[in-house]
Amino acid sequence: MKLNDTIAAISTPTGVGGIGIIRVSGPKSEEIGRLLFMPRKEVDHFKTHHLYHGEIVSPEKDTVLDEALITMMRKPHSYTGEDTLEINCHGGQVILQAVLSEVIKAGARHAEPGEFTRRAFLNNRLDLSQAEAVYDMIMARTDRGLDMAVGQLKGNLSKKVQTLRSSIIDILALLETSIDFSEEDVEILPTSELAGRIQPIIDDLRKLLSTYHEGKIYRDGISAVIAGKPNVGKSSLLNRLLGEKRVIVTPIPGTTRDFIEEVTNIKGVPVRLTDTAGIRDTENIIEKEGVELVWEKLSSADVVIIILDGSEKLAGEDMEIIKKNRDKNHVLVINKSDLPHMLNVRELDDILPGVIPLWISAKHGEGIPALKEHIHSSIISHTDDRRSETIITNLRHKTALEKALDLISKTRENILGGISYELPALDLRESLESLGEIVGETINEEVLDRIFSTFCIGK
Ligand SMILES: Nc1nc2c(ncn2[C@@H]2O[C@H](COP(=O)(O)OP(=O)(O)OP(=O)(O)O)[C@@H](O)[C@H]2O)c(=O)[nH]1
Ligand SMILES: [Mg+2]
Repeated sequence: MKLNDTIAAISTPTGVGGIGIIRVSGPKSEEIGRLLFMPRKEVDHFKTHHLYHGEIVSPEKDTVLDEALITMMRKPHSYTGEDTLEINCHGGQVILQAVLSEVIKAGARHAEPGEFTRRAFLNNRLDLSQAEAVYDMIMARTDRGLDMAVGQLKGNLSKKVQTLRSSIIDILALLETSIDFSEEDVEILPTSELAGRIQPIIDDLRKLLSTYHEGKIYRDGISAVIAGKPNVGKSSLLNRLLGEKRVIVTPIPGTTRDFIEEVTNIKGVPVRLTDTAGIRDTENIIEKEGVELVWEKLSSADVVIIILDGSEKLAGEDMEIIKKNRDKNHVLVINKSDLPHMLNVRELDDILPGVIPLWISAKHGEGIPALKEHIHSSIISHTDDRRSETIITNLRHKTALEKALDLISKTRENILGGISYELPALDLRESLESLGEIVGETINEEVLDRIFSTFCIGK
């Protein structure tokens, strides 16, 4: 990857908008600005971080492409750490493409996906976990997901990793001093005390790793599938949870034939909700096929929302659905609580002993906040608020932390086992490298390519 050339891209999303921004980064930024921008008032020198009003023109100054505002941000005080020019044009794709093409002709090249952020990383404006947080912020689907990404961008994880690394370096120093003095029979620190000093690092790593399950859920979301016999109100429930009339609801059993999937926010968790065809024994070939697909879909759900009709007696199909899903993570609801209660809850006790079903009305909204609580607590088991803690959300970080934990646990055992310190010292060095991968201190080009290629162009 070259760092000494100038890159450019449209940084705002494709489509039409009030404004569109072209970002240019690299040594030629100012020259490009001078060539293509005609300020309203004569300007000798573009001050850094100042907004100038004028026109974007062709280099021959004979065609006006757009009226624009530009900003020069001089290195190192810019996002990338390089001289950066931002051109605020009007937000039409034709305008933006025309201006970008002049910028390219003037000496920039098209930026690759994530290249601005990659440069920010390479110029030490961000470490790697912070660069990854930029991506997570853009992709966040709930406020909670955004909170976590902002925390990571602010350096929560980086600080934690650096603290762990410095504790490991302290231990490593002790081991190495002991190795140096081993001939002289001087014991720097008793092994039990050394092991004791390693234990808090192990505890910290374990604690950090234990946040991954939750972090991943808030970042990537979960799938919840609504299942029940025909006409119980599955589609009505989907609509209610989404807060909009997304699916057709009718009194005719068998209304829904296909899956309908939508993402909604349940207490900060992005939940991909699936409405399904009603499950029943049928000879109708189309419906039969639909029911088969529902069983398949249910097998991969993170949560199954089993829904019964409270205005009717419990049916054979209800029993079958409960039996086939009771060992999965599920939430049981009885719908149509606004109608006379005909379902005998005691009958449920035989197949789901001790169950306290949740009565709801998908049509009128009763019990829906409680259902959201149930769905949330079925996936995030504990109630303690982790908002103030550092949470890991990224598989790459998890893998690096696990490797470090493994190596450090091994170090502790080997030290207690009386092994000479050379091997534990090697393991500790490797654990440092592993932790260094999280912040990008020890990382290869290939991994960087993989990380930044998922970014969008212009970021
Ligand atoms: N009174 C009352 N009626 C409801 C409630 N929820 C759904 N209904 C009615 O029940 C009927 C079926 O609702 P749907 O949401 O289409 O049921 P479904 O389970 O999706 O049905 P299929 O797609 O045919 O399997 C409609 O007439 C709804 O208006 C409720 O809470 N109370
Ligand atoms: Mg339906």
